[in-house]
Amino acid sequence: MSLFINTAQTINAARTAPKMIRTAGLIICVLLSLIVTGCNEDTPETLAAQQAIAIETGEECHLCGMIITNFPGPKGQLYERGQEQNKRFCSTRDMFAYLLDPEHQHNIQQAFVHNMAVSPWDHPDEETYIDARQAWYVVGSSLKGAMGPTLASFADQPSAQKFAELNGGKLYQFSDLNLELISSMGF
Ligand code: ZN
Ligand code: CU1
Repeated sequence: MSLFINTAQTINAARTAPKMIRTAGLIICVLLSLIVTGCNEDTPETLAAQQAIAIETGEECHLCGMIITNFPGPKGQLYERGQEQNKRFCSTRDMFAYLLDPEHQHNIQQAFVHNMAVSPWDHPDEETYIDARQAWYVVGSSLKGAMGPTLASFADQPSAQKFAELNGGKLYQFSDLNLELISSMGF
């Protein structure tokens, strides 16, 4: 008999223990998410800092005011310290003209460009943004962006190389780019 009770108690304990663990886990989750939310009162800023945001129809280039989605070629966006939203640009060219300006350069925390290896030139896909700092660029190709000659952006070197073989131009990495190069591109 006592053996039976013991067994029953053990079974009962075994049943309630996982439930307790689950409940405790749930409480911890709720507490943690409260803490995390508490830290992130500047949520739009934090979100923008971590990811590219799709550019919507009708949005204007931060530098030149042109309607971004009306033009072909890769676009860019930047997250600048203290801002609520990513700054959006009609072209990689305008993005770099802004980014490489010594007045802005130190404030820029994230930069994104379209990966043209997987995006059609005329209407780049808003799902294909990549980290601009890791990207490869082709300058001097025959394909035009919103402002004329532009920087074709790619996630990897072979794609950039292939593009340059087809359309002309020279390969650059992020650290090779400077204002002089951007302003020498012509219109
Ligand atoms: Zn522009
Ligand atoms: Cu423009």
